[in-house]
Amino acid sequence: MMAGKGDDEGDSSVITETKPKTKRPPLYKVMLLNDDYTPMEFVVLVLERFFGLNHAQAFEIMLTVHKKGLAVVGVFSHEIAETKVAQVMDFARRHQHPLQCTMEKED
Ligand code: TYC
Repeated sequence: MMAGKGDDEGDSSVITETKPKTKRPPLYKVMLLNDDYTPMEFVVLVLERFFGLNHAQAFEIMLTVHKKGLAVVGVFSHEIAETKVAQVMDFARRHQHPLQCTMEKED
C-alpha cells in the first residue's frame, strides 16, 4: 500500500473568510414615471410637496422624467419610501391624473 495523503489532513486551499458584517437596512429608490396626460405643473407640485424640493429642483426632475421616461426622485428606508409612493399615488388619483410612482430596492 502506497503511503498517501488522506482526506483528514486538511486542505490549505480551502479558505473560509468571514466578512465583518455590519447590517445596514436596505434603501429604496422612489421613481416617478412619465405619462402623456399629467400636467407638468402638477408633477412639479408633487415634487415640492412630498419630496421637499425647491421649485427649480422640482422643475428639473420633472423635465428629466418627461424626457427620459422616469427618474429617481429620492432614496429612503422601506417605510418612508412606501409612504411617499402612497402619498403621490393618492394625490394623483384624487386629482384624476394617471401619474405613477414606484419604488425599487437599491443594489
Ligand atoms: N409628459 C407630461 C406632459 O407632457 C408631463 C409629465 C412629466 C408627466 C413627468 C408625468 O412623471 C411625469 N404633460
